[in-house]
Amino acid sequence: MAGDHRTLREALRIRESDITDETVWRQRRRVLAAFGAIPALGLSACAEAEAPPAPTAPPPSPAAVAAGFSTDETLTREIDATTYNNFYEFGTGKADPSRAARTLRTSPWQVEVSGECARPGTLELNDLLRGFLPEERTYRLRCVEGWSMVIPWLGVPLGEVLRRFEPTSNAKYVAFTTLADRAQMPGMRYRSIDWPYREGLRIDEAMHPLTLLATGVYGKPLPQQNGAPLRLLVPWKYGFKGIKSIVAIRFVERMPPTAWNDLQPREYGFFANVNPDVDHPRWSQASERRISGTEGKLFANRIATRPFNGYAEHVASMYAGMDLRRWY
Ligand SMILES: Nc1nc2c(c(=O)[nH]1)N[C@H]1C(S)=C(S)[C@@H](COP(=O)(O)O)O[C@H]1N2
Ligand SMILES: [Mo]
Repeated sequence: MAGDHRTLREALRIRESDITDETVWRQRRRVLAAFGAIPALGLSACAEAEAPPAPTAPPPSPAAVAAGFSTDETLTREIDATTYNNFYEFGTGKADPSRAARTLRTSPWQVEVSGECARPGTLELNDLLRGFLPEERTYRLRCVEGWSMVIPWLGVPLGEVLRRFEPTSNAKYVAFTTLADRAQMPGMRYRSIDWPYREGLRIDEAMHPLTLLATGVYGKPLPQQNGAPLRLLVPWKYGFKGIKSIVAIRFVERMPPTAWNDLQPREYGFFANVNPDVDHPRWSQASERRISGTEGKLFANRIATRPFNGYAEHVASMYAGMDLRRWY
């Protein structure tokens, strides 16, 4: 895995003009193709396996770290981030999604954008993302359950995508919906969440430059278990805000209902900003198990949880005047 690890770091950190390694180039090209930026190529797994090992990755740029767009914390291994998942449509076990979501059909994929905007429409994924180049964002992901990861995503700032639809002044919130297809999603037969999975953001949160619509991870297109082909990431909030496999985005005037808040309003708030001072009713949120490292097994360190998951300097001002103890 050590070799793989270097390759993926290289894939994410190197500048386009510096790319010489085949694997890196092919991976990036696949991701670009997923954005409609360039045509997809037929690539064999063989060609990738034969690629020479990549040199050690350069560290993330200080500017990217300062902006919150990257971090120099140890990355979670790709194998852990893609086999330890929450995606209840495919079961409630951590290993269920990586097994059961393989059959999720992610192409063709349409996203309906509607509500308080001048240009609503239902778009093919390629059209939704046309003209955008994927950006690399290495974010901390803090699950409300008390574990965390550091994951290198590829995606587009949500706000830039939303602006094209020209939201009106009535667009105070944005509501998101996951695909709900019982034929493809075996976990939907269980009575847990009131399907479809739904999430929402206030409009300023949706427009914040840290808020990402991800289509890739570790230099590759998103695997199904991580929310292919399109998922949300709001790194200063608990992971459940990061809704997967999005099929609908709606601009709305009122705070929209959300899946976890509907299920347990006392345990899961709408804002759900990471806050070590506000415990979940059933457990402490003061610390977290960081799943990262290259030990060759799932390796977890207990570390202190930070306010807004370490993104306070970038986002705390949005909540000035709000009671943060209440809006967990
Ligand atoms: N549609 C949908 N989105 C979802 C979930 C889910 O069950 N269904 N789980 C959420 C939770 S609780 C977390 S922690 C993250 C996990 O993302 P990951 O598996 O890519 O790490 O996805 C979030 N998005
Ligand atoms: Mo979570």
